[in-house]
Amino acid sequence: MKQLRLIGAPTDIGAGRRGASMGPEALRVANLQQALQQHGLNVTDGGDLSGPANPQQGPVDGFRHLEQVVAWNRSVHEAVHATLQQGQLPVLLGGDHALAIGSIAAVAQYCREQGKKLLVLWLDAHADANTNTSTPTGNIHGMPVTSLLGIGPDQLTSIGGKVPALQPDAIRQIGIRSVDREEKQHLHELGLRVYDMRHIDEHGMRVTMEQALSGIDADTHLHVSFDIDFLDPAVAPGVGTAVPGGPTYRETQLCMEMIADTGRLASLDVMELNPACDVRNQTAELVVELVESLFGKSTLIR
Ligand code: 6HN
Ligand code: MN
Ligand code: MN
Ligand code: MN
Repeated sequence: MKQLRLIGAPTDIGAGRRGASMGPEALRVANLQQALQQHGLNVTDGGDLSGPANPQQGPVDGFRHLEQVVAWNRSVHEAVHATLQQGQLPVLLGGDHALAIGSIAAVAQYCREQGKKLLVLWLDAHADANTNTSTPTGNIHGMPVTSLLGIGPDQLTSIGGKVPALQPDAIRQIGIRSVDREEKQHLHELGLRVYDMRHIDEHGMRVTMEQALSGIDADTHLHVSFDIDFLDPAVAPGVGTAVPGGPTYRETQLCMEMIADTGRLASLDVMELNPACDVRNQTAELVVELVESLFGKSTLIR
């Protein structure tokens, strides 16, 4: 098994509500590194990246904090790319989901360099496919998917060198249940594969994951971008943009276990944990359990 490297990105620059900047520390307090090590994994904590403070300003031209979001993403890109080049598996600890731009741009760049196929699983209550004209908030954490697909300002779309960083068929979204009116239009135009909550309700998590994971082979680099608000807020209240009606604890465990079973997980984002909204760090503790499952801890003895 590869060596994992934790990379903290303590910022809430792309979010509307403050607090995701405390995410990395909450995961450390919940013993993320030790829990993974107990399962025999080799885990290094690379500490936290640094970047500009949150100026708490309003949107300019439909973007809040564009300059600061770009600065943070450049440093995330550099750290994730360097980690992959060293043969380690990067685990980005957010931080808000705008940082997935730098993380996934780095993964896509690395896959091009290595001649590997990339598949991104986007676990989220939201589609994160807004632009500066469709956004109801100006918050860039609602725009990473469009940015990675080459839609948006140069500074965001070109972080990994090539524009677009990704083709729409390289992303599969799961758990979606909150999409803005014009954002929905983007999902259709881009032809994104969205396994929304209706799909999970009708087919169950098992069939949904079989579909979402189909086509993975020995040549695939699997990246998981895990927005904690994917989970039902009844079990995971520690997020800034909670949406009721998400996957239960058991459904999420199954999702993680089925990803682990592929044996292809090669990079991970753990995003949007917001300790200011949490109750006694319970969401961070739950996330630690789920990440353990993602790396192969099973509740059954096989
Ligand atoms: N997230 N669609 C809303 C917006 O402001 O664009 C919410 C985005 C939430 C983003 O949770 O990563
Ligand atoms: Mn354990
Ligand atoms: Mn998100
Ligand atoms: Mn979300």
